[in-house]
Amino acid sequence: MVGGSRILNAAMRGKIMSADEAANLIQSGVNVGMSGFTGAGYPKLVPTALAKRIMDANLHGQKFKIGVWTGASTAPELDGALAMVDGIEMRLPYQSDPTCRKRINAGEMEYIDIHLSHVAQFVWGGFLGKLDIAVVEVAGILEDGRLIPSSSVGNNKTWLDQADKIILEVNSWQNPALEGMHDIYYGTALPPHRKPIPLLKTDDRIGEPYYTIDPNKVIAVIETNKADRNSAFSPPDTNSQLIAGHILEFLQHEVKKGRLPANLLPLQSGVGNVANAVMAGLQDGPFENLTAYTEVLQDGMLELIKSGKLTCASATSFSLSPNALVELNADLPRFKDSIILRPQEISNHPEVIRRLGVISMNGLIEADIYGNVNSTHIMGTSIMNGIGGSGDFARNAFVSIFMTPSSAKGGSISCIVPMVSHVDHTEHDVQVVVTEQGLADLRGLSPKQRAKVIIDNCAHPNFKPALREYYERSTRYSPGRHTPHLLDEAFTFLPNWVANQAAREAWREDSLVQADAWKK
Ligand code: 0RQ
Repeated sequence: MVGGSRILNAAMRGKIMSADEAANLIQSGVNVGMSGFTGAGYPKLVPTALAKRIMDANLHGQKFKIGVWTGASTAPELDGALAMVDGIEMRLPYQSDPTCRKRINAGEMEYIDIHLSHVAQFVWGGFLGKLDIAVVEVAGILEDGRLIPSSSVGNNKTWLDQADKIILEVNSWQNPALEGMHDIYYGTALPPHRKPIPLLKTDDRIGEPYYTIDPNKVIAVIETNKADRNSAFSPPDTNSQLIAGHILEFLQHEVKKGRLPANLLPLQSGVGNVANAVMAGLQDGPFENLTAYTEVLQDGMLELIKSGKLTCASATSFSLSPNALVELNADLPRFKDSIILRPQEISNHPEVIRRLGVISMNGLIEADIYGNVNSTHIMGTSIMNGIGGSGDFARNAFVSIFMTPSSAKGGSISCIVPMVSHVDHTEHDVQVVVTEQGLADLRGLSPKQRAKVIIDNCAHPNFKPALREYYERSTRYSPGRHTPHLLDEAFTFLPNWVANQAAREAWREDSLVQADAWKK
C-alpha cells in the first residue's frame, strides 16, 4: 500500500471516529490488550483520550481503573498517561515507565512480571482473566480487511484474536514500506495440540505478513499520524566499551577453541547502552555474516546490517534512536530482506532459541558470587522494570551472558554481592558474567569455583576484599558445604550495606517519603 488512504476496506472506513469517542467505548474494570513494545507501535491517541476520561471520572468521585496488557514497555502517552491518573489496576508484562514504577512500588498498581514468551499462552489458557478490548496500532488496512502491522508486533496477534472487541489506530506516520516485513505465525496452540515451530534459520518465514481478524469485532477505527517514542543512546562510555571488549575477546576465544562457528551463532541483545556498545564493538570486530534472533532491533544492529556484517535480524520490535529511525525510514525497502518482525511468542520461543543456539546478552542489577542474577529488583523489594525477555533467552541460550558495570550509583554500590536480594536467573541459567573489570566464564565450574572467579574477575577493587573475606569466612563457618554462606550476614554484610549505611538510610527515607506522597 503506497500513498493515499491507509484504510482500504469500506466497512472499516465506516467505523472511523475520534479518539475521544473510541475512549468512551472502554469501561472501567475491563482488561485492555494494547500494542507496543519498547516505544514502538503503541497506540498514540486512545490511551491519552482514555486518561482524560479517567481524570474526569475521578473529578466526579468515581473510581476508573483498567487492566493494561502490552507487548513490553511503551511510552509516556500510554503507560505514563494512564499511570498519572491512577487508571491502571493491573499491568503486565514488562514496563519501564517512571510513574508506573512509582505506583507499583507504592502499592497502588498491581504488576505481574512475566516471561514475555508466556503472555500469549497465559491469555489463551485464561489464567489472566478475560481480555475485553484490543487497542492496536497498525500501518494500514487492506481491502479484504487484513491488517498491516506497524513497527512492533509484540502480543498483537493474541490481543486481536482473544479480545471481544477491537479498536484500531491506523497510523499514517508509519512507513508504508513496512508492509511485507512481518511474519505472523498462526500455528501455535495449547497442549496437547502443539506442533513443532517450523523455524530452522533466523531468516525463515513461517507465517503471513498480515494480521487476520474477525471484522465484526472492530468497534472503532482511529486515524493518527504520530511518531513512535524513540530515545537516543548515549555514546558508549568507558565501562560499556570495556564490557564490550571483554565479550568480543571471549567470542573470539570461543571461535578459536572451535566451540562457536566463525560467524558465531544468532545474537540476542537486551536494550540499553551496554548492549548497544557491544553491537558497536562487533562493527570493528573480525566477525562476518552474523545473524540475530532477538526481541528488539536497536541502532547497533542496524549499523551492522548497513555495513553488511549482519545478514539477518529477526525481532519483534524496533527500538531505535531518532537518528537511526530517520535513516531506516529513508531506506526501508533496502532492509526488507534482512529484517523480520514476528510475534513475541515466536521471537522469544524457548524451542526456537534452543534450536538456533542463540548467544544471549542481557543486563543485570546484581549478581552474586555463585552466579545467581537479579535483573528486576532494587534492595530485593522495589521493582525496576521487569524480567522482559531475559529469562526466555538466558534459560535456553547456547551461551548466556549477563553484563553490568561492577558498581552502581557513582561507585557506592557493588553489583557483585554475596547473595542476590531477588533471583530472576538462577546459577543454572547464568553461564558468563561480565563487568568492566573482566569476564567470568562459569561453565563447568562448581559453586565454590564460581565464587572465586566471579570475585577475582568481576568485582570492583573497592569491594573485592570484603567479598573475599565473606567467602572465606563462609567456607570456614560451614566447612565442606556445597554453597557456603553466612545466612545471618548474606544481606547485612553486603559491602554496600555496611560501607554505605548512610546512603542506604537516605534511600530508605526517600522511598518512604515517595510512598507517602503517592498515598496523599
Ligand atoms: O539507575 O539511571 O537512576 O542511575 O539501575 O542501570 O547500569 O544504566 O543499566 O540501563 O542496562 O539497566 C537490569 C535494569 C539494567 C535492565 C537493567 C541502577 C543504575 C541505573 C539502570 P540510574 P544501568 P541498564 C530484552 C532483555 C531486565 C530486562 C531484560 C533491565 C539503573 O537491563 O531492565 O534484560 N533488564 N530484557 O544506577 C541499585 C544496584 C544497581 C542499581 C544498577 N546494584 N543497586 N541500583 N542500578 N545496578 C529487552 C526486553 O525485555 C524488552
